[in-house]
Amino acid sequence: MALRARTLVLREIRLPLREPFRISSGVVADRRVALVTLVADEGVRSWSECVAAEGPNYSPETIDTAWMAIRDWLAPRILGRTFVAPGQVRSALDEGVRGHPMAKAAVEMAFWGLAAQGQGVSLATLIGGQRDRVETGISLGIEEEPEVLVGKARKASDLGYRRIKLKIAPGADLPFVEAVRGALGGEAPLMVDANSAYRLDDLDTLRSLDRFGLIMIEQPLAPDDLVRHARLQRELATPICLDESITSLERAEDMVELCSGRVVNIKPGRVGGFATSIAIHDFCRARGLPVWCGGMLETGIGRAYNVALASLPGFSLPGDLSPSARYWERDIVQPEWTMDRNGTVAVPLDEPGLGVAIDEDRIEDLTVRSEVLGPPG
Ligand code: OSB
Ligand code: MG
Repeated sequence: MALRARTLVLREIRLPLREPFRISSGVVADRRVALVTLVADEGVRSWSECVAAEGPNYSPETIDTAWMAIRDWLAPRILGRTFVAPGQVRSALDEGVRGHPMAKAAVEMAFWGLAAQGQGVSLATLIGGQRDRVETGISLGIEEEPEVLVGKARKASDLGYRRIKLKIAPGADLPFVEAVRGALGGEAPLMVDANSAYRLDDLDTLRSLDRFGLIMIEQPLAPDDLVRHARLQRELATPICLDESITSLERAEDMVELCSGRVVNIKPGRVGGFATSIAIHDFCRARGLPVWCGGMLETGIGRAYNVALASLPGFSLPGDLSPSARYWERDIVQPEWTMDRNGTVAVPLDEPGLGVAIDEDRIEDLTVRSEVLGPPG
């Protein structure tokens, strides 16, 4: 099946999180999610999700900029065009369009979903995924009091999560980490994520984190600051993991060359899709650098892509791949994503495509706007 779409449907749904999620730069309670549906010539439909948030606090993109980018620039570059393989889509999206990786990723990943369906294989199989289960970590948002965070960390530990990540920010760091470390014990796999909330001036605080034996500290400094991350890494025993900074394969190469960190968080939305995600995975694997799959509070659709990606052999650390029930009262896929007592999520290796059915009726109920886009001209 040649990869060709004649229609792209853009939809926005509203989905309330079960509990608000606070990171250093903002809080989200109700998610506004953009969904993409590619309709192929044969009537086959492929769904994907755009991970851009409502506001530009994690990245400059938002759901509204992504919507505009897909409608005005990206859809016209791919509709009616034939691709031999999904790996070719990104260069078409890049023609005369800089940036907008989350918008590009939503479109590009839908082609990977389409290719998997066309070949009758699972998305994981299509990309060379091998694991039939992926290890799951939880990301816990910033709380008012350490005791509240400790309660959530204990519960996560009881549920079987393979590692616990605490969001931190100046004013919500050392006492929180200390309390959780004390409650869970010295062996519990623990890490922190600062979402770029610190500066090199905060070196004392960041150095103090070393005593908690964290697996890693994620993105302490600014997204575009590989040089200062390298300086910081020289001062810290704890490995730095980069998230926001890694926007392309080249940035991962720079990170290695400059020694700006020792671990990479791969989020397909942040890097513009699966082709670049796989390229970063391959590069890090060849260099012996661990990678793991980050999350953006995805619905079950985006989660299908993340789970498939995390089945690649280089994803050697637990990902932010929580089950549906962590986020939603009810997901928009069937079956919902679940986690077993060992903190692993099954990869639907033997199901063609995403491996979950899209609950189109529910999506219809949740939709607040939609646009049907056809080939240009
Ligand atoms: O930095 O990893 C992050 C959520 C929104 C924006 C940024 C991040 C996150 C998470 C959530 O940590 C992880 C998840 O989806 O469970
Ligand atoms: Mg992060």
